[in-house]
Amino acid sequence: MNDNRNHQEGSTFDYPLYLVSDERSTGETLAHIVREALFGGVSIVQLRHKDNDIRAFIKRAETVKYVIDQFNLNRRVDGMGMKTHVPFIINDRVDVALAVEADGVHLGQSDMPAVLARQLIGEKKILGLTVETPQQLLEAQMLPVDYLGISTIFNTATKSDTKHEWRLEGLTQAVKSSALPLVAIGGIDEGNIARIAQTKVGSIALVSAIFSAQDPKAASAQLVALIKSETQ
Ligand code: TZP
Ligand code: MG
Repeated sequence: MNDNRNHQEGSTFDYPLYLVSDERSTGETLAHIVREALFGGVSIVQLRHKDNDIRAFIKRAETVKYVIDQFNLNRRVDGMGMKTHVPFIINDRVDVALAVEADGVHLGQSDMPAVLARQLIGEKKILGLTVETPQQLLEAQMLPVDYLGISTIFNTATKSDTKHEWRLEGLTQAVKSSALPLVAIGGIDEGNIARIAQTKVGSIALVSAIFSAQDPKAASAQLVALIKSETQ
């Protein structure tokens, strides 16, 4: 059986700006930044948690879920008159995603294998997987995932345990060779996002360009505009 979901009808991944949370951000600050970023136009949100305190992870997940649910209740209407839904993704942990009824899970190479995660979360939820090398990108093509995260595009202070810097050339090759939708992550900000968008990668993920911004709503809106200017 061909498990590659991109071969299935309607399995597109149309989320141009992907907000990934800063692991240092908690409580009201986390809620505030996610809310502002949603109003600024981010299309999907992933929650990351730094330690094995699963209760704290669940608490943070419930906080973010509440903010996103409130936003989605008053969903924006896009240019085509369609209502948009911002999905909520949990990093690493299938159990936490199921516990808080998130929209999906993002796995790393040492998390649960994608095939098992898909069995647990079902067909409808979003499943993402990070690939850190061209070899992993190739091997992941037949997995039952909705997208692959290409990490890391540029070395970044936000995450130090990265293996390979894809840079623009590597990302361009990856976009050409992958049948699955790709999400570019690592060292992307308002200064280079236009060049990332020019590679035609479907989605761009970032942490500090929004979490460290003075005005996360304005920063998000600017990043969305920069992507749009290259893709329309
Ligand atoms: N995975 C690969 S790089 C990264 C993650 C979560 C961090 C990206 O952070 P920033 O601040 O957008 O460079
Ligand atoms: Mg991980």
